[in-house]
Amino acid sequence: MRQHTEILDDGTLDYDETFFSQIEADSLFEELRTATPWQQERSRLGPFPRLTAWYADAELTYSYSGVTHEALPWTPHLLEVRRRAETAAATPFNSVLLNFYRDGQDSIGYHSDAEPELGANPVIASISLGSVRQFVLKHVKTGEKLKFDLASGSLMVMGGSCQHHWVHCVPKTKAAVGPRINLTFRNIVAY
Ligand SMILES: O=C(O)CCC(=O)C(=O)O
Ligand SMILES: [Mn+2]
Repeated sequence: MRQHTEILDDGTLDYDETFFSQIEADSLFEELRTATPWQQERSRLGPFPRLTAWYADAELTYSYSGVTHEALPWTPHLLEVRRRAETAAATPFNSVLLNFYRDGQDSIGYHSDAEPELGANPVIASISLGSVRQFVLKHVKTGEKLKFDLASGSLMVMGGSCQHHWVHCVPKTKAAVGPRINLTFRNIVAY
């Protein structure tokens, strides 16, 4: 069931809660959790409160938060997921950033995916697996907040000018939550 929302200043959100069946989501979560070469990256501010892995077409590099990511080659399984995300979002992707939130203390702070190499109005497709975590979007000028509980197997596509006028985060929670994996597909256009 796909839910389309128009947000302030020409952003779009398309949320499909059942993009993957629960059986598919469970097996993909387990495979990614165990087979991914998770890295503990650091910025100037210290270690990221999550583990990451970055896959991309050969020769792409991508940097954010002062970190340059070395791309891993696509696995057959991730390529298959990429194809499904491309079809759903009706746009090509050449990279995916994986985030592993080990528990409620892992998080990602407010940011936008607006790096120059993602082009003017990037479409970002985000798949969630494992424990449900809250995803919060905040309008930069008005402070308006939109909150989604991202279900396991769901797809959230951020489009339009979303990355210019809104920031997003996955806040820490004191609730007893298990691990979550997020896959964020992006298309790097200038490199
Ligand atoms: O984990 C999420 O749902 C969001 C991840 C994210 O925003 C990012 O990696 O840029
Ligand atoms: Mn992001």
